[in-house]
Amino acid sequence: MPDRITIDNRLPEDHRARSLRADATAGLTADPKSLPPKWFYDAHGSVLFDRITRLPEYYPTRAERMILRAHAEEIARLSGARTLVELGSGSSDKTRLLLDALTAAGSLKHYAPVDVSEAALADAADALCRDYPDLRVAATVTDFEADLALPEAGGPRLIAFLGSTLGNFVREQRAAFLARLRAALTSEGDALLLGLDLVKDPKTLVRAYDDDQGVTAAFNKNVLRVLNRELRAEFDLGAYDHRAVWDPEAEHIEMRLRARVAHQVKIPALDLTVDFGRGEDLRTEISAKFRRETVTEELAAAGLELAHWWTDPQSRFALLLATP
Ligand code: AVJ
Repeated sequence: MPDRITIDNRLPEDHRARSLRADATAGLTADPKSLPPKWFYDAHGSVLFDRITRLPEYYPTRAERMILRAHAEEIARLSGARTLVELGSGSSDKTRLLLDALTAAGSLKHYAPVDVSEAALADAADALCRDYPDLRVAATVTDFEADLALPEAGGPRLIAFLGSTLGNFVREQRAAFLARLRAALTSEGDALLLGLDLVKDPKTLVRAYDDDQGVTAAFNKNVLRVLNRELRAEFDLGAYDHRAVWDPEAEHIEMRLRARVAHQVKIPALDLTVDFGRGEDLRTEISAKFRRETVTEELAAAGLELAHWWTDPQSRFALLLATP
């Protein structure tokens, strides 16, 4: 590991096992049943997600990349950031557009990715160090939902939260999360760069979560595979249908797994047997879609001001800069 990389692992050894057990117990004994989307992303799930981002139906990743390509220079100039923090950085691939622009602008010194996966952070840090010889990478392994882990020094900081991951939170969770983000923007010039998928015709939205090749269906069912492996659960992946449903009131997509027939699933590690009725849904993800007016209000309620708003030419996706 080059000495320009530090990795601070803030998660206790048994964090993953404990939180998976807690989430599965709570979600599978609730009515309606649900599981949080973060459990999709084991090694296999991350490969499937990567394939999703290249599907013809899944436009968000391409749309966001288009916006970054078109406006990274402007974003770099506006932010003047010395530190780029990235929440949920994963493979840090779109990040390069920002790193290139911030490097060219001459302000950047540190890249501080935050992710739950130490393996993903280590790989990304290595690759970035090779390509950006003057960059220091200070990675933090943590769950940013519980701990934002912003580095103290190195302001002004640009906090990037891309990919519409904020959409995995329902409105109340978003309010709490944005308020915590706002409270963390303590250095002069700190700003938030947020990528959000926008409300559009329901057909386009549903297709993005129910592709012809069935990659999203496999991704959705992968959460059952994770429970089978890590909790010795006995889910039969063939017993469920993948569903993507648009909720016009909440303006979010829900991914669900629908039980084809009534059955029981044993989960020995939880000492639990789960009853599914015929046609019963297990909700595995919500993906909220946004509008400029309501985003402006949600930011304002958290003490943040919408300073800039960019979209792709078809207005499918937005990138915004917000400041205290
Ligand atoms: C990474 C959470 C933004 O909600 O679009 C893609 C995940 N789920 N297809 C999204 C996802 C199904 C994605 N986020």
